[in-house]
Amino acid sequence: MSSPTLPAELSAFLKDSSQRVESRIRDTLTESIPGANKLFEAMRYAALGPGKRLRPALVYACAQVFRGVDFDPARCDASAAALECIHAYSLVHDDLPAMDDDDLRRGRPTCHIAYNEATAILAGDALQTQAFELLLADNTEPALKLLLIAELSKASGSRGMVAGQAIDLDSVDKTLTLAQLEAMHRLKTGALIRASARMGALHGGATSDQLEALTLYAEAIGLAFQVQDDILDVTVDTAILGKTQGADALLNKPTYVSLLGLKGAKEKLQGLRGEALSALSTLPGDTLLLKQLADYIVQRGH
Ligand code: GRG
Repeated sequence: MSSPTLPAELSAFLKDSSQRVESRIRDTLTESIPGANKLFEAMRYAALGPGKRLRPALVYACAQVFRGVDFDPARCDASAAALECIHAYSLVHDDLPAMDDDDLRRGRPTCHIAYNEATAILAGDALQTQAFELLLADNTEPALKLLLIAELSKASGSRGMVAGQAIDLDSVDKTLTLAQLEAMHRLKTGALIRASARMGALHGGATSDQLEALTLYAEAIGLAFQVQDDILDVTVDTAILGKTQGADALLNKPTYVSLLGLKGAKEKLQGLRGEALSALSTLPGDTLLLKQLADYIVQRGH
């Protein structure tokens, strides 16, 4: 299944924000240390591989709502790069034999297959700390810098993404209620998506009400992202691979489709889209890109 054609504004915006964040990450990871060339190569492989750069796009798009199109996106580059480094680290570790044990990611060998397990563990570790170094080294005002570091550390650590991963690992062969499944996804993938929107809003100088509205928007699209992932696991595998079950189902993990059925999961997805759009309706400024991003998430293919 391929994604529908993107609106021209969103397509240009995604291209521009991807180029910005990739250039910042490349600059950060250009140098190496004698004897650590493989480590840096593995970090570049993981962080600059062919991903969608969705979290960086959210940072730029949320900042732009409040500052208008004349806002200088360079101010958000460090935050966007930091979020992408955390995301890349999480995928490298998620793919390891001790976790999901995947050989392929983004159509290429996973980091531990392309290099080796020890190098992949170190590359993930180093990408994680690189994220905070990026935020610290940037010339953002100190008060804003502290808020950004607080957002990212809380979202990525043991009260955010890592907790979600722990719950997910624990869910194999278990029956979760819908509320438990949702709580797990809000942490595992939702926390970083939420932090992306909030960090963008902070860069844009949002008021606390506006920050809250963007938080609700991000929480809805974060869950929608996961619901669509579960739907794609079933529909793509069935249509293209001739399988009837997706990755999580094959691992015997609960999914939105296993709990709600395909029709129920699709209804859930539309409900979340509605929640995201209604949160945006309270904001001033131009929210077209954020509406288009919500639709992109709801309609995307793998
Ligand atoms: C190992 C601490 C630790 C955490 C891992 C995010 C995560 C937590 C695991 C990802 C598991 C997974 C594949 C979930 C499905 C949805 C998802 C997050 C896909 C990957 O994100 P995309 O689609 O990736 O934004 P790209 O490749 O576009 O960057």
